[in-house]
Amino acid sequence: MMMSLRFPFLFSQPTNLPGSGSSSQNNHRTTPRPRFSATFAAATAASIGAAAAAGVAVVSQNPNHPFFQHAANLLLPNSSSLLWASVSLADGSAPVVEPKSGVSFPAVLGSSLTLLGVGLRKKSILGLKNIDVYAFGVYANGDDVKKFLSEKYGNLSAFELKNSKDFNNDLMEADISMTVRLQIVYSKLSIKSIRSAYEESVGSRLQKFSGSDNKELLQRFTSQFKDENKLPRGSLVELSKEPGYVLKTIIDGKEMGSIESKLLCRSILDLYIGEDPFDRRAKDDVDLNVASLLQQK
Ligand code: DAO
Ligand code: DAO
Repeated sequence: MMMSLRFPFLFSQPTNLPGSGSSSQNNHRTTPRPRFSATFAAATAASIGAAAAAGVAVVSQNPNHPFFQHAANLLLPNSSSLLWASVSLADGSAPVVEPKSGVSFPAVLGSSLTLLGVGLRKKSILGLKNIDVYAFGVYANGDDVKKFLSEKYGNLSAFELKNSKDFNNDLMEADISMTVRLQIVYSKLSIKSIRSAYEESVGSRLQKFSGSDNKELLQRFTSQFKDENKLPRGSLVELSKEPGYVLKTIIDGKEMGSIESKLLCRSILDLYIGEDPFDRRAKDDVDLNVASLLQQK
């Protein structure tokens, strides 16, 4: 593991991360940022004292980042909770800012959805430049998470969960209410480019999970949007998975339509928290925060 002396454990070098291969140049990072995987490695490899010291530094640099507190609570043994009580800067109810776009996400959506991770959707154009398309936040109903996953995963550590493929699939396939909230960053989005990006990203998942191209399902989704719909910078889109595998789309507060399809729900979630996600850090955040939910009794 490479680490700098000034920021032990906190900033990984900008490496080629899993999932940042040619299929998703999206994930290429140009600036080092704090990563949980580094923290995981630190907790397993280094002494608890060193990890705790690193944790304090993280909190003081990111007073509004509740994820770090969760991470530290999960990774450090109970004896360190006193330390955390005294560093009560992150209270879990402050909004979380996606660092590259500056877009802020409320910690709670509606009354029951908890923010689990934030990230950035990029798109490369002709392999020449990478544009930031939208920032996103992944939310889930915490009671649902516990109801559907506690029995099977309640006793696993965050580290074990993170490495369990079963866990990841169950998280996306159980009837858990989840919402992905997108805030548009790119200022020149056209309906045409949205449709074609969607056909590529969601289309490839439909194919992967069902073995067929599902043109009809793909079209049922895109036909919710009229050509005159626009998504200027700042627009908010909510993709909500509701009980019974109903995917509801809301744009700037206005409901566009609902589609009942387990396959479509699975495919949409896969973009954000599947095997090859748009932003690996968002997925890492989600894994940690779900682990944290499962450890709350
Ligand atoms: O201007 O040609 C261009 C690039 C457009 C990229 C569009 C990516 C669209 C991603 C989907 C957005 C869904 C809200
Ligand atoms: O990023 O590739 C992707 C998929 C994003 C799916 C979101 C689709 C939202 C569609 C909104 C249409 C607005 C007119």
